Amino acid sequence: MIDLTYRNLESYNQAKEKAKNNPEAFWSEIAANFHWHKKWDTVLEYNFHKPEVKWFIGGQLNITENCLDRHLETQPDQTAILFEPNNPSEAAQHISYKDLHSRVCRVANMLKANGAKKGDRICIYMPMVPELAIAVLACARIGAIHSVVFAGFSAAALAARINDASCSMLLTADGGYRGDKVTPLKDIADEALKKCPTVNCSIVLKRTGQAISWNTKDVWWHEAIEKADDHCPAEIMDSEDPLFILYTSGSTGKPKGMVHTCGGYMVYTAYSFQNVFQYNKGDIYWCTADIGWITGHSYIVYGPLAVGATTLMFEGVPSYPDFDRFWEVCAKHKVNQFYTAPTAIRALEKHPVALVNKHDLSSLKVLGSVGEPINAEAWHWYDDHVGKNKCPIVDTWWQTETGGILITSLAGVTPQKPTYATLPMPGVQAVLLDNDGNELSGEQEGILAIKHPWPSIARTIWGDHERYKNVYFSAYPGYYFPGDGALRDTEGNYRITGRVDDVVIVSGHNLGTAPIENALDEHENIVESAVVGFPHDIKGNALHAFVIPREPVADNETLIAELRTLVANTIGPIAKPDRIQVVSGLPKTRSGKIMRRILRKLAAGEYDQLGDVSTLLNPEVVEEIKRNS
Ligand code: 7RM
Repeated sequence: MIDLTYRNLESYNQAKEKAKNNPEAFWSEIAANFHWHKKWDTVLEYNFHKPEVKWFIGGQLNITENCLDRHLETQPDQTAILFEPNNPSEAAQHISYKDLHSRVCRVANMLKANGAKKGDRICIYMPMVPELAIAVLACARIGAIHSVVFAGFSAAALAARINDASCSMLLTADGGYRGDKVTPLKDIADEALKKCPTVNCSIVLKRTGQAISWNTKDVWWHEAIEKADDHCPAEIMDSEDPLFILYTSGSTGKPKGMVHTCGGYMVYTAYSFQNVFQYNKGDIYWCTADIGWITGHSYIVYGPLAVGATTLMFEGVPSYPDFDRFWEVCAKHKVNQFYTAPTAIRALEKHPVALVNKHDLSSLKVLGSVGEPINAEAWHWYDDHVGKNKCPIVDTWWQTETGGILITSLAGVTPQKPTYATLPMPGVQAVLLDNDGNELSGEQEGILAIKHPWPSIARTIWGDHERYKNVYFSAYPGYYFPGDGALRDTEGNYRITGRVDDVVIVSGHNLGTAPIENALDEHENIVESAVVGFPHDIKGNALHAFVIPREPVADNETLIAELRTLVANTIGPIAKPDRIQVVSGLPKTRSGKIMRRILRKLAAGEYDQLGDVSTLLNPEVVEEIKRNS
């Protein structure tokens, strides 16, 4: 274990002060806790106008030596990954640091034997089994850039991501278990690979044993691994070499491949993990996210392993076999830190509290929340019933683009405030801006922005640096613009109010409305569509789609069913709109832009808050939409 933890308010405040006065000295001291083959020459070079950010320049390292090799001297037998399968009757697995190291090295050798090398992009489309984490680490071991695609995505979404990064290899499985469902991952991957000419090898893990078809480029994981030995020296990487690409939705149809680099990402994820969760040696830490999302990358795999923690990995879902699975697993493995999403809390809150109370949750010390604003009701339910009012709750605000948690309290060290993410981490300079980009002071509501780089900021969008500039650095020159709005109280605590652009967070998943509209528009009888979010009790937000048919249809229900299937196949089931409303037109400005603001009000049923609709090109459609909803 490395000690870079502020255990009390005094040392936290000192760190804040130091980070503010001399950020480079501050980060340099933190980075010194890691194993580098060569120390950096320059801590930081950046220019938010260009934009360009580089950390620990000239430094050389391999993140897996920090996550694995380093712990072999001090705690080889400590459990690194504690795996809890989907099916409770299947045994849990305790994988020690020593075992994890040797399994990562074997997979790394298997990748090399099948042609992978430093700098190659490798797509990983796998269920939440230990081999997924091992695959991620094996790529990092050999310096290949991993691109994990969530195993709930469709063939079209998978193919688009593989092609965007020209991946040369795919790691997948025959199928995956999730609750009472089996996802046919290999079938979906086969469908995707028909359109992916750059992939020349696909390695298939046997998980479910289901029947699959076999192609010339396919290799069985269990056969290939036989030939691989467990000695694999780590590839020496420059601090600024890419570590991985992870796609996140944007306001156009094309997902953005956020690129994270080795040195800064390692330093920041370890630093934030250790401080936010106040992890102690031997604790059992559980983050319920999927490794297909950034939360899984940073706070299941890299952050926890870099500090030598025991990280629990769960294959299943909160509702299987019953709605007490989370609590059953907490009791079974004596979980100390539990990190989940508001959407899960809201879903579980709807069930009898007896389902929580029947399990012994006395091991819990810290609770965490991530992904969207947590409403007061969910916050208190979490605090009362799960934490028994004894566990601090860390409400952690961050993004795929930020790589790690930026605004949060530190468990038990800094004050918490329900529904507030609270304060920026030491080393993070958050500000609120007005619409013209002026910094606001004191108690205010405004646009959240970050003034100075932190080590794990994404460096670019794969293949599209111009878009990176436009999305994050152009709206408010000189700042990083995350796209969220926030309130700030007199103590400087931040409450994140939500997205200020066209992304809707459904059950904690960030969904761009544009790709869903594109999918709907693919239907032969749809001319145009618009998708907006509306508040939903369980999902946080749900989607309402307005669609204009080319020709009126006799049976809207059939059309709607076809559209739902189309979205599921193009993007994934998560993106299926809750409501699809057939309309004859969409409210538009005179320049032809859809007035989404009005559609959001209509979807939320807030008819008295539509504002002035007389400037619309076609105000009559507003009345029609109201009549038919
Ligand atoms: C980690 C993650 C990012 C967006 C972000 C926000 C929202 C995340 C919180 C939150 C309020 C939070 N990455 N968000 N955490 N909103 N409070 N604690 O979620 O790239 O998938 O999404 O999620 O809008 O910009 S993400």
